[in-house]
Amino acid sequence: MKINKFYIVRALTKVSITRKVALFFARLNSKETHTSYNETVFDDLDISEAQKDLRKQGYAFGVSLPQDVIAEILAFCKENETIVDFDKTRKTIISLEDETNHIGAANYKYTSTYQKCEAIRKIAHDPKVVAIAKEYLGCSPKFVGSQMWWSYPKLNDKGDKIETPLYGYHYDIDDLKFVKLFIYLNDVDMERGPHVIIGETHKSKNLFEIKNRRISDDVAEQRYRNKVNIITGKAGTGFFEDTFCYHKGMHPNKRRLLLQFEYAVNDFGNHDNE
Ligand SMILES: O=C(O)CCC(=O)C(=O)O
Repeated sequence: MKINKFYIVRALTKVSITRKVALFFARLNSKETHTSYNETVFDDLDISEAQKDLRKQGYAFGVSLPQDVIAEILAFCKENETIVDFDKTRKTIISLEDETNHIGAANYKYTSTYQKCEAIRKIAHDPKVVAIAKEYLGCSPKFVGSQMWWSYPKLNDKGDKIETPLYGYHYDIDDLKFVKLFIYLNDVDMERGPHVIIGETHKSKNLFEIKNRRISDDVAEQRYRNKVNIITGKAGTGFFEDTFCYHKGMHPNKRRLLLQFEYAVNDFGNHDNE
């Protein structure tokens, strides 16, 4: 029987002590596979401030993507199809001008963004981003991939919003240690499904947390009230996050476009750089 390394890593990651031991050995074996470009697009990003916040809270602000880079990425969106609700056989172009003009799905995801979009590659290899990932992971980061998608409300046949795990609290177990960079590509207010992080839940998991990778809004409110951080911001606003934290995208009333990059100790090929 073939044992899948990814599933072993998932099990080890949930428990603090096994995670620490496995991380120690993984770091010893890590090799540099992801290069940094010479120039940053994030002039104002303070590396040491971001590293400190990320370690302490599980997230860090200070990322602002310049307008010209946003424009380049939006030009890519205008020309490229998206996959509809994770079904690779269904594809559509999303209009940038008219947000009501779509086919009623909740998720529209671009594919191979790293391969096809120069501006996205520039961010993936940005020296400040790579330095922050490297310090956080404690070794040379593997670039797991970039993803970009539109989130729309999930509606029933009558056009009413319905409950969906797509917009519920959960934590990721993508590796022993990993970190993501999120960037909003449109203005995101409370109507547009802001990302929500429960701070300081990234370090270790207690028994309740080990058993409950997904939690309801009520449980989140009861257990972590003071640690819930709702992130709104203008297009270009970005943040680093260890999504081993509980987090979610709020169920939007209006669409949101998000760009995401992931770095990890190991790359299990799960994202296919899409
Ligand atoms: O859409 C969001 O804000 C949440 C994304 C998310 O859950 C993830 O990237 O793990």
